[in-house]
Amino acid sequence: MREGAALGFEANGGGASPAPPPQAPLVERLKDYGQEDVFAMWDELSPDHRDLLVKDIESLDLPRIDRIIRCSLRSQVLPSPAIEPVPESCVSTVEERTLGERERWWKMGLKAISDGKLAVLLLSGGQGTRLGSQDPKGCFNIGLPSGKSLFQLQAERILCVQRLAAQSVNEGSGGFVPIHWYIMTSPFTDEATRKFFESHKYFGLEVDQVTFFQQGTIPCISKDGRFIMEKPYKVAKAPDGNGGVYSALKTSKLLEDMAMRGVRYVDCYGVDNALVRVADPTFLGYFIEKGVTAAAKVVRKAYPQERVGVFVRCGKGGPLSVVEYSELDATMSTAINQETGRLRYCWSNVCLHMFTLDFLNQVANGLEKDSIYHLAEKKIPSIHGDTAGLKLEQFVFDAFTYAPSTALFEVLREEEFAPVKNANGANVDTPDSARLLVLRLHTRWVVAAGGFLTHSVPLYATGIAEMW
Ligand code: UD2
Repeated sequence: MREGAALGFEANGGGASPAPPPQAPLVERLKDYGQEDVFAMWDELSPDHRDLLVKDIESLDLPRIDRIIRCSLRSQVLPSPAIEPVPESCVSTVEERTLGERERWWKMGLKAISDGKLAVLLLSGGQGTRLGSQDPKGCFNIGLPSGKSLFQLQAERILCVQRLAAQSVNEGSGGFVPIHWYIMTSPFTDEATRKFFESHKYFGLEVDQVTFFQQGTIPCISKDGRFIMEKPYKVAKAPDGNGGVYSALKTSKLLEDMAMRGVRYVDCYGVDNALVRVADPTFLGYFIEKGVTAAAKVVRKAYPQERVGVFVRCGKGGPLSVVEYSELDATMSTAINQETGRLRYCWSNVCLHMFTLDFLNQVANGLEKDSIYHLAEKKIPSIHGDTAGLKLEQFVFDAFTYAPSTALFEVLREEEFAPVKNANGANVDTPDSARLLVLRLHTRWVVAAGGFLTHSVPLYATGIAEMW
């Protein structure tokens, strides 16, 4: 039996007449890039599937994809660049921060927000694979008494900051400048995300203050760089990583949209953090006062194996960057600073970033030359079942290496970092652990405001406290 028929898909009518070969120029182009195997089952395909396959191939920017594959595979064998821990001078720590500074930054941030200078950029294209949910992560309900989803929590925090900004400058007048919310989705999350917002009437936000846009996708490849076929007539593809945000903003002309709205600063974050302080005025004020082009909130790493990237400096006096947990070797992750007794690489990336719009334009326009993508070994659904392959991704923090100036702003994990990564039952970063972190923080706020509680909340929120 021909392989195609064995794979249980539509054959070309039992081999009545041989299928016309695919167009020679297209075959030649694919041969130039070593990808001619995509036509391996051409003869078994129905005419409709042949059309689909040709359209799929023609939708690919083959020269760009080939350059990315070659550069990324080659970079795997190059020696890693010299890195060292982040100098303490680059980090604003909670301990050193004065009340006066916090108040000053808070007012500066609210003023900038009321002047319409801040936009919020949400990274929401990831598939909730580890969470075991088919829905976009933002739809997830972590089980709070209110039953609010992550999207709703974040939308309402935007509404709250809008009100505070309006009050801070107009002393109570009703008018406020809406904060524009740019939400990056992927083909896997776009439709469900838009429907969720529509069905929840945008959680009280103005419809025209929310803009959805899709990130790009890129073929999944075998370890020798060949396209993996998801179907006999379709190349397997995956979102190009949360670093795909820069090219997606450029392609969708949303950087121009931000400029047209008078945006100067962009608060960029990941959806799967139940404690994210969206549009945080204090962080914005700090960012403006520091006068840097890029900043990130950081938390002290809880334990060596924690699945977080860590900030590093690229060589003496070099720019800051992040080494992702998936690329961090055990020597680095367990290294101890002999003076402090803490982890040598202790400043964790928690996907809470702030950029100037000018810098985003520089990154988006400079991307063409940057063809090195991170490679993630994954099980890729293919015509041969789940097959070991590679996904090519850019990371949002890759941009830090281009930043002429970067500042790190420490925040407390228990106040601003409650990741929702794994299904309940896992040790850490579950909806249950995130819910407890939210309840414990809000409990503290109630008590600090002079209130009292009719119900207690379990005292420890996550396994982290026990683990470290
Ligand atoms: C992310 C960070 C990691 C650490 C950890 C903490 C990156 C690359 N890594 O790791 O350093 O901060 O979070 O929780 O940021 N996303 C997209 N498009 C994609 C892939 C992801 O929008 O193609 C979004 C995703 O929806 C989420 C965020 O980016 O909001 C983080 O993505 P992830 O869950 O893939 O990253 P993770 O948890 O491995």
